Amino acid sequence: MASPAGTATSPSPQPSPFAELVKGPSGLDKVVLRGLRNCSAEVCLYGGQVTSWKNDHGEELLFMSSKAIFKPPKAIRGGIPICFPQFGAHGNLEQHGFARNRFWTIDNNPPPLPLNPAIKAFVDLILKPSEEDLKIWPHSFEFRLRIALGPGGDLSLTSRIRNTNTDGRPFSYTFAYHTYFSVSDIRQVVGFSPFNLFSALPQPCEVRVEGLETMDYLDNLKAKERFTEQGDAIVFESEIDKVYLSAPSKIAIIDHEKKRTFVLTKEGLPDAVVWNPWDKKAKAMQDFGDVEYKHMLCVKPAAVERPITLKPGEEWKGRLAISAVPSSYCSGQLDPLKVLQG
Ligand code: TA6
Repeated sequence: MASPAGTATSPSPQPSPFAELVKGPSGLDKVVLRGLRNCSAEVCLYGGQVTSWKNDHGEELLFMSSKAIFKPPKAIRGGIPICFPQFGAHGNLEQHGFARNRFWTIDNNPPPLPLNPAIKAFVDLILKPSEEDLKIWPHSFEFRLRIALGPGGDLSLTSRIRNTNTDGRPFSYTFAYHTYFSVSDIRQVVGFSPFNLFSALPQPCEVRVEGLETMDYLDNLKAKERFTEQGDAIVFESEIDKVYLSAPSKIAIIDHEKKRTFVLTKEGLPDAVVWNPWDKKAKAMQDFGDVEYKHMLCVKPAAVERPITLKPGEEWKGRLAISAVPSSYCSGQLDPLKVLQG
């Protein structure tokens, strides 16, 4: 089904009940995707960036800084920024490339991309380099991005990047879906469960990541030195900035307080970056609240260790699907409430 909304520059067709192009409070165009019940997602054409994803209770699942700047050329601090054609800061490109700092348009006639017929709420975007972009990254490309909201409220992003160079030159790039998840409190909480009065053992932490145990990673806080992660789920007590290499296709973020688990499924994206700035870095960022680090966690499916190389005419596809499921498990430990009710 072609994208139901119009391009940012052309009059939009009749809005569909599932996808509508509107003007956001910041004055930026955005597409609102409406799923069943109160599920929704919003995609800002500036940056091609998902800026909101809500569950069927209308709860916001992604983190957006209260100090985010919705004004080009600054990248919006939250949601799912697209990092292309580079992840990180090297060479003459700005950090994380320029795709998140450009205006995307709606692609009303994308090349066919199989879609579950149950999915009605989706939009196809496209980005091509401007003359200015070609001066800083001299490669022609077509970057097509489909954002879809499934009937169960799951969110998926599918990127298709094609080398359209006419001079026969290949190009290489790194990539990440810089996903900001909203969490109750990132800090490891060690307490004693009122449900288990006889236990002197510390109870499960508030937020943990499962699926990256024992994986090798590059630590951005230690000159990108390579280490191996320990064997337990990851918990958080200080700044973290790690690129996990050849990570599994499924990663879980368990928020014990909210009884919610985010399940990430990635394709074409071998690595996963985990980032929380913690207190010092939070204070140093003008578009991030001093204590907002407590309520966010970035887990970014990515291709970082080995850049992707495309010959002219070749196309790469990278997909991220995220679901938010009620969870009463934390590393296999049953939720005390459930046990008590059992
Ligand atoms: O996780 C990698 C990283 O580069 C961090 O070092 C931090 O800078 C984060 O991404 C956010 O980058 P940004 O350019 O969006 O401020």
